[in-house]
Amino acid sequence: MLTVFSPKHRLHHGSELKDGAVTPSFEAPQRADLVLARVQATKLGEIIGERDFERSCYVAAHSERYVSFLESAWREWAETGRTQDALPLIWPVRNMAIQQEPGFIDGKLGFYAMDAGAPITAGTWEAVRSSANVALTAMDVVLTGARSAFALCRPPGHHAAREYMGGYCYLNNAAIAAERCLSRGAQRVAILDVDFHHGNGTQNIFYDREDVLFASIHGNPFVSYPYFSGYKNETGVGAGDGFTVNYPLAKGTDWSRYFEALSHALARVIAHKPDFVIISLGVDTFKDDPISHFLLESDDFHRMGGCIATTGIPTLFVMEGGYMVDDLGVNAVNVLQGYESET
Ligand code: Q9C
Ligand code: ZN
Repeated sequence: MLTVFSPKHRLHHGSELKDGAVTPSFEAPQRADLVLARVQATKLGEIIGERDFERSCYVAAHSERYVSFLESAWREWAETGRTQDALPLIWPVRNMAIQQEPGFIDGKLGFYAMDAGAPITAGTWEAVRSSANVALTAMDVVLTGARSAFALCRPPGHHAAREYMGGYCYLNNAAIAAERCLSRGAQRVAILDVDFHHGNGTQNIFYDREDVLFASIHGNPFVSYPYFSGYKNETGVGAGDGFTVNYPLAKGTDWSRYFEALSHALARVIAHKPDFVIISLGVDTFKDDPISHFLLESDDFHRMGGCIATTGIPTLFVMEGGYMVDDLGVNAVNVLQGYESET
């Protein structure tokens, strides 16, 4: 399987709030470098760099004003004389003016963020853009006939919605890749999100759409981030009703219970008859992940890849989360090797 990777991901390294204190983010540069090292060590396949894509490819999944915000946020923040990471400190909530973009950067940060987990730093936009370009480049490899490809994206994307960032995510790489398929003639796409956290951003982008199926297996939002999205009764709206499928699972979920949900999700994916499948590949379902609560073992990721291969549909894997860095490379590449062993 071919891998697409950009060293530009290293331009983004931010902080987050943990237990009330500002600390270096779990979503750190070594993550992508460790996965790349494992891709190389296992000789998974060729590794290529990303191509550049038009801004309109990002706007296909996001609003124009949100992309403009991402482009200029660091400059606007730095112009106020501040040198630390830009983090929001206020959010529009129920019954506030949530449609009007504020004119000052501090207001814009809250307007375009769901949490304080997506810091903007000097290199963030370059890295974010490269990550989306990695996904688009890998998608084009599959669009031109490969049965699969691996987009080694960083930063991740699945928490990024049409008009907000959060949870380490800025541009939604999987959604941008899905829009690419459709613009290149695909009729239907399925996105299966196996990251521990609900892919609220991807759900948001395609919630009213029948051409893009979104299925997600994740920690129950009643007790797990992102808390406000990912319940079973969220099934889509309008024409999109029935095209969002959520599988919230309890803390402590192991492979046997995970496998049940995965089998259901894959059956739904196949029933959609998609031209392409996109896997939002988070491996923070691992038993030792520092911010998650599932119990998958390294071998289970190999099994997961084998299950995904049973669709027989051309598949793009897009890297999302996974924070136990000691095992991250093995776990992520195990999915890809499990997939290859069944194709
Ligand atoms: N103490 C992804 O995996 N913080 N994002 C949770 C836990 C946000 C995860 C706080 C987690 C976001 C792509
Ligand atoms: Zn996650």
